[in-house]
Amino acid sequence: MIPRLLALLAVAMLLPAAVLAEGGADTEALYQTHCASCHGADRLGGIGPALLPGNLSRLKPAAAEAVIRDGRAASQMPGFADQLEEDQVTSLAEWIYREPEVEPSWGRDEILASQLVHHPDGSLPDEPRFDADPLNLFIVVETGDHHATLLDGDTFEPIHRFATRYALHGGPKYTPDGRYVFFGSRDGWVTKYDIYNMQVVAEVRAGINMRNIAVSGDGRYVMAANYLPHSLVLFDAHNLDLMKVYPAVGENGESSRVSAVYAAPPRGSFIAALKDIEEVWEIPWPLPTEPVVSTGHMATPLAPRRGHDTPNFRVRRIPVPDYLDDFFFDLDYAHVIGASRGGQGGMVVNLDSGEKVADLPLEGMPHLGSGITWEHEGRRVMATPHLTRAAVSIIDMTSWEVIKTLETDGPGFFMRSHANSPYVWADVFFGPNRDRVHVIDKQSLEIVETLIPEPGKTAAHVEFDRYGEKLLLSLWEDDGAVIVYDAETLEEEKRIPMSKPSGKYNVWNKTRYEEGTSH
Ligand code: DHE
Repeated sequence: MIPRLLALLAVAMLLPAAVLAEGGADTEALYQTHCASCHGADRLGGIGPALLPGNLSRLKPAAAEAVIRDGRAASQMPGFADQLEEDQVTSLAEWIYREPEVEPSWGRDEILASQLVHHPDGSLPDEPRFDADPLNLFIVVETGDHHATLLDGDTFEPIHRFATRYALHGGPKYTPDGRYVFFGSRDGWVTKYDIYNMQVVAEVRAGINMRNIAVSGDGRYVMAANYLPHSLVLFDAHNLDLMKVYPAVGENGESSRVSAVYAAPPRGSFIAALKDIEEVWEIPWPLPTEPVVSTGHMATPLAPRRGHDTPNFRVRRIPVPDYLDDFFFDLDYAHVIGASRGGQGGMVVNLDSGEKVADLPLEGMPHLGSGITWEHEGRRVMATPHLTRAAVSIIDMTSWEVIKTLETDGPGFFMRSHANSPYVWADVFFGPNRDRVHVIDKQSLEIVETLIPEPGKTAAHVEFDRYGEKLLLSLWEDDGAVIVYDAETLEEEKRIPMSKPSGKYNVWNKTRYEEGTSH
């Protein structure tokens, strides 16, 4: 205790770097000062990923030093070159590869013990406690102060604002009838929220460092994807009762982080990509004998299943030629379009045959998870921003050729459209122009307008209303706002103050798997 205190004092008094870099206690003090607020005091992860050997297998120590020194593109990780001496960077990089004194564990027992059922499923009234159209609501996630706002999608008046778990990440996922929404936090919490009653139904902690969650097309199951431990976790959606833990272990016996999991309703299955093993997993859920919900058209998957006869809840392994960090699907979930972060491009894999059918020449880290699709001259195309390149790539989804590369004012993170809108919105998320948003014409494939809603403030992430007539854009700042635009005239109509509104999620667009939004 005393050496650690001294070390912290030493940091505070800015002792020379060489003194601080000597010995584990000093390095731990450096870690606590500069890293712990994002990566956790015990390196188990928080807003940032866990920093343990098992999570760093694809990162060479020299690359880790570069990240500490210069930051990491497309993430919240800043560079520390101006605060740390070179030997401090080296000792911190060594520190994060050390085995922890106590191996972190989050298995069945911990998951079961964490479950909180506040309002058991079925115990709350079935009618919405508000007048708004329940299928045109938005959930706005406000990561500035860890809240979410339920917004009327016709009047754009907030209905209710509530606290969430710390650092939500990834899109909240709705049941097909739009009554319930599930949130996932970076530190592993899955929350089920009853929108009609504006109450949390149940919560459970699926892991220590989680990526995202997916909800089955019939709304009956929730799957969580973890970096730490290396696992997928399946829950019954009613009260988030634990059903199954899948250790993420490849055919070769090696274990892996899970990049992300998605629901593929037309296949009746979850699709997960592993980050450290060249495999994609498909896990089917049971086909319902009758629809379990009345309003969502995605309730019943196509039957019989295509391409495989894997039993329900069992893993079908699909070997792929590279790691998949980021990926996207075509509309009928026949293909996965994926890319590895370090790679020079992407690939297209047929999910039925398991064969790679095309390579995609997409340098500059395509952010495929933000991809969207539309019809262009009678063919379906998809578009993706790039995280390290000022460009948007547009790809023909029949020939899998890049038909256009649009130069933008900087690398972007999110893209959005709607089937009823002639435009695609693409933000500039990184660099000096991050206050800009491009509007792209879906037919000419040209940028027709560049908006700067508030000079100097990051403008990012769009979501349309159910009709494609209005849209919301975030001013991504602690004292930010969502801005309502007319989707046709591109005129600003209203600003609603919010605390770093990260994502906005419209019930109709999400439950109908609208082509212009993420799923
Ligand atoms: Fe995300 C979605 C991965 C950093 C904000 N992000 C996703 C999804 C994945 C992913 C796989 C899809 C999950 C889903 O919706 O179910 N994100 C990653 C990364 O690998 C990356 C680059 C590094 C990391 O730290 O994990 C990363 N993401 C960020 C950020 O730094 C962002 C900008 C701020 C934050 O909150 O962490 C960020 N990611 C988001 C948002 C979504 C998202 C708002 C949901 C987008 C949507 O509209 O669906």
